[in-house]
Amino acid sequence: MTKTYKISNKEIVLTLKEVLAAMEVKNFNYFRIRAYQNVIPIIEGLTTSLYNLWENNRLDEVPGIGAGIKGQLNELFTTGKVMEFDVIRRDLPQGMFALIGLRGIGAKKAYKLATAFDLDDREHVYEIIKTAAEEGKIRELDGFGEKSEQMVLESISEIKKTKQEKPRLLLIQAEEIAARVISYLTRHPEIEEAVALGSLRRRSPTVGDLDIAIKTKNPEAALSHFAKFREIEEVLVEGDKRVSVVLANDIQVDIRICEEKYFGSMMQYFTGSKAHNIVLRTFALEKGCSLSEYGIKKTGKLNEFSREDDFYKFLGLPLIPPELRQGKHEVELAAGNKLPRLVEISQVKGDLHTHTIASDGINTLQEMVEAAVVLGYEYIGISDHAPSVQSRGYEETQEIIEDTRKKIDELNAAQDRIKVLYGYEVNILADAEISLPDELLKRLDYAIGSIHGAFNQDRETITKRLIAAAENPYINIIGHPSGRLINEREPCDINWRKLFAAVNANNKIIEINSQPNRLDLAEDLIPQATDRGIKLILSTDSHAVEQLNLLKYGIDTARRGWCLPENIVNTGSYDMMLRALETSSER
Ligand code: DGT
Ligand code: CA
Ligand code: CA
Ligand code: ZN
Repeated sequence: MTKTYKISNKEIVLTLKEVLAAMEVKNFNYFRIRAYQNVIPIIEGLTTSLYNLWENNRLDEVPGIGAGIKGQLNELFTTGKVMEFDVIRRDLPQGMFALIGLRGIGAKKAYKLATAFDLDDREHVYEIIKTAAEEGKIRELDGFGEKSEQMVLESISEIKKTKQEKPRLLLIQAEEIAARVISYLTRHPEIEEAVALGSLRRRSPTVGDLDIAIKTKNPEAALSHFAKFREIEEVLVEGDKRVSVVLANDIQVDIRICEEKYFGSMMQYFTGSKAHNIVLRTFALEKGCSLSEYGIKKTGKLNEFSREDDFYKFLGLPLIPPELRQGKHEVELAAGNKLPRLVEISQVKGDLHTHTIASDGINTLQEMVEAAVVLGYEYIGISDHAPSVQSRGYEETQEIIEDTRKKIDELNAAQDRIKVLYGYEVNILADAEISLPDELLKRLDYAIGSIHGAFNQDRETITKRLIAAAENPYINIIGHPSGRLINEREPCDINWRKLFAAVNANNKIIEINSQPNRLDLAEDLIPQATDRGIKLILSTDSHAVEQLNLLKYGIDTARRGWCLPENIVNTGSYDMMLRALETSSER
């Protein structure tokens, strides 16, 4: 295997921003600059890693990635750098690159500052500039004044507060905080409505900050009510229609206030994503419309929308589900009335990944089954971690399995409210062996193969390991395939193309694990699986009855991965599920 360089979208965006700034300083041709200006928000809005797309030869699918940038990405991933980028950035004081992105500082001002204060490298740039501002040296520079000196000072202190790489919140955590803010806000009689927008509404796996829109006839009263929210630690921005604060838990909340007649437009604008809004704006421009949070301007007249669906309707579009607002093909598809009918939670008929006290769960088999009945499921699969042949010996393990088999058969015979399936989650061990021998795997209704250790194996080894599971005749499902724990553990370094090929060849099912810190298979890989015809299964990996409700996070992930109900095996009836299990194993 030739070496490639796995460079994140975030790093690519940072590099492109630097290249763009250097081009501006060097007065490059307008069209070349425009090309970079356009591509940056597109990459920022991607939910898929460019590296992964490139590896799968799918860069063409990203609208806005032209031949030029495609070639550069190719060079980047094969050599680790882009010669042209280095040439463009050469002969400039490198400290300027640490300054771009600060509020009020564009490329040319960054260049001026870097030149004036000899910022030849990126070290200590903020300290030097801060001192210069405090000593009143910036206002003396050509093109700066007292005001911009003050702004430089403020933006440097802001960057320290907001950009110090805070981990992003899990969606479930963001929901909890948003619920507290919203319940506080709506307590006020003059606040008619308060809704969480931004990445939370788009159901992104992680959320950077909370964006909340307030509908009121009395913005002043709404603002002064919010100002008294007990969790506010610091006010960052305070205007008459917007305010940004940081809460005691270090989470930023951006509030926008508007009257009812603008509320639909505000929802559209503030839900984003930025990439979606850019694509929508371009689409609207072609129809002679310009968009803003106040409405749609056409032939000089502003059309206002209290409802978001009317906003889209004015543009000739159906309401685009927030999960699809990714700046991919959603606007184009909406225009042709070809939006996918995404999978919905009500279509899920059962859950096959659950644990009980027989392994590391906290509820009994009966309790888990009862909870599944309450959810209205047709079937529930119990998939404890399999008893270990290594520690118990073959015979004892066999006994446990025969006992459990009997217990579950009896449970099924004793009631007809729900069908119970007997499975195990088995370990795909470091040497690619499966933790339960085939003769015992055969006695189950199904098996989920998962990696639970040796996550750091090299790409080839770990890919082979997963492929071995896909080739095992008695494993049906590959569980939480990447092994990632959001904010805790990186996904394993897997060659997905090869894994998907093996999964496909063996008719295996891939899990979308709904645990909010897993969401694995991840949304960016889902279309790559479904495009190949691979079936997925939504599961909760519940270790307690309440966790059966985590399914909604898996649904979010599936929807953000453009899944239709037919991509998901457990939207099927019990009979269909049995057939899917039959197809995916030789049992
Ligand atoms: P996050 O907070 O990083 O999880 O992601 P978002 O999508 O919530 O991003 P955020 O909070 O910066 O902005 C919220 C929405 O506001 C965004 O999705 C789209 C809308 N918006 C449109 N244009 C702009 C813009 O120029 N700047 C910002 N900050 N937001 C914009
Ligand atoms: Ca946000
Ligand atoms: Ca925000
Ligand atoms: Zn597991």
